[in-house]
Amino acid sequence: MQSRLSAVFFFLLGLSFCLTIPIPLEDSHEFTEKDLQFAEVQYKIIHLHVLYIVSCVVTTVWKLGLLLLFPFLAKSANSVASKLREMQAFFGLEVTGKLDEETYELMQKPRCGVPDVGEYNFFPRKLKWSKTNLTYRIMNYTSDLRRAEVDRAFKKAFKVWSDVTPLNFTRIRSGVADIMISFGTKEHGDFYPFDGPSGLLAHAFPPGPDYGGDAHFDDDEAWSDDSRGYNLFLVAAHEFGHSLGLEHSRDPGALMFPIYTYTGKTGFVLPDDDVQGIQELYGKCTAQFFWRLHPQMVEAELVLLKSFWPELPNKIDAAYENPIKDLVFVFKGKKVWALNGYDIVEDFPKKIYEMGFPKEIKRIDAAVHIKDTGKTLFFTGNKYWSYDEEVEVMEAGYPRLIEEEFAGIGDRVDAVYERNGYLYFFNGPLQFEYSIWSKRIVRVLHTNSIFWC
Ligand SMILES: [Ca+2]
Ligand SMILES: [Ca+2]
Ligand SMILES: [Zn+2]
Ligand SMILES: [Zn+2]
Repeated sequence: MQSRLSAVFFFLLGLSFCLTIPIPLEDSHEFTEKDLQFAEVQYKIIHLHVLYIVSCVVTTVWKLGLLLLFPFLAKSANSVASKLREMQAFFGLEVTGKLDEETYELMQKPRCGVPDVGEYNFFPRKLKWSKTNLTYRIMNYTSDLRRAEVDRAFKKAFKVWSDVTPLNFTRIRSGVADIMISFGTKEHGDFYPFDGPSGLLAHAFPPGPDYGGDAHFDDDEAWSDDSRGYNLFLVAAHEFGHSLGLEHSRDPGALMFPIYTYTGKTGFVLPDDDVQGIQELYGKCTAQFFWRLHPQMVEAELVLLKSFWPELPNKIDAAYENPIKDLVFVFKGKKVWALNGYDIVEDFPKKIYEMGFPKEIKRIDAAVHIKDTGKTLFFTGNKYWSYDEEVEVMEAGYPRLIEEEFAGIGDRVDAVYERNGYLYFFNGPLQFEYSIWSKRIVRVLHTNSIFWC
């Protein structure tokens, strides 16, 4: 701009030089010296006026240009500074808005390509999937690992999230999945190019149609299943957090912290910050509801249960979990439902007499599965049955009287659950801790003293 202005200036200077050449003096004898002087003065005045107007126009245009440009220049300078400030605040650095050494160092660290702040403002807050059964598809592979290792890393990464939420992930091998996973380098089809080795490692899109939920991994990185290069499982677990709607965390110990840190070979445990975050979006895992089943809780639990299984009855009589089959059985009246994750298993509900109960049994009071024996105990009235889960038949020699086998707990059971070799029976306001191994009551508690975990 400066050089263009000086060009204009020199052009005008040249023009003025040309214009000051004296007027041709042909027939000058007709003019007096005075006339000529007057004409020259007038001419100079006109010329100066022209010069002045031209220069005025030029400066106005120049000033106007600056005026128009200024907001953009100021804005871009401001936005760089404010981005730096946001970043410094996010990482807990001194907020200067300037690219100091510490900030520069941080920017060089290997990290996730999803912006830390502000970017999702285009979308409504708290993006999440409106369903709990999600599909994923692995579109291509990195040559750094064997295919089975890549498959395992992604499966394990999804499990991190499904372990603490009602979410289920199913892999599909063709068609469009909710979460499409691919490896790519540099520009890879979404206008968010990768950058060669290190720097950006991967990125993922928040829940939504098309690109929504998709996760991309920079194949210029050396991916590994240990501490070398970048651990694919760890990066994938982080990215899938974004696929599910999580943003970056400021907690350096969180999985959703934007900078890559290798957390060691021993079993990965999802940090609390991330557990809180994902459960805020999707709620807790069902298994946790069932551990807690007891008479006073049933109502509250059901509100939650119903939101996942609208087909379920409003009140249930009993429920138990079979971890081997990975099914939850829910009883209401003469019917039983089997739930697999968040789906009701086909052919259910069934009639309870199909399990071997006599037809006159109208309802089950309580049920508990005992892992060590593979048996499930059903309590109804003052009797109980034992069901062999492996062969799916009621055991011979039942029903028996509750009072006889579990002396001291009374002649009925409202609810029961098993934990660490103990059965916890609820009968009215009392809770009995019964040792399966020693076959006796070891403690009697009031039901309000139950510890939830
Ligand atoms: Ca998608
Ligand atoms: Ca990279
Ligand atoms: Zn990220
Ligand atoms: Zn991408």
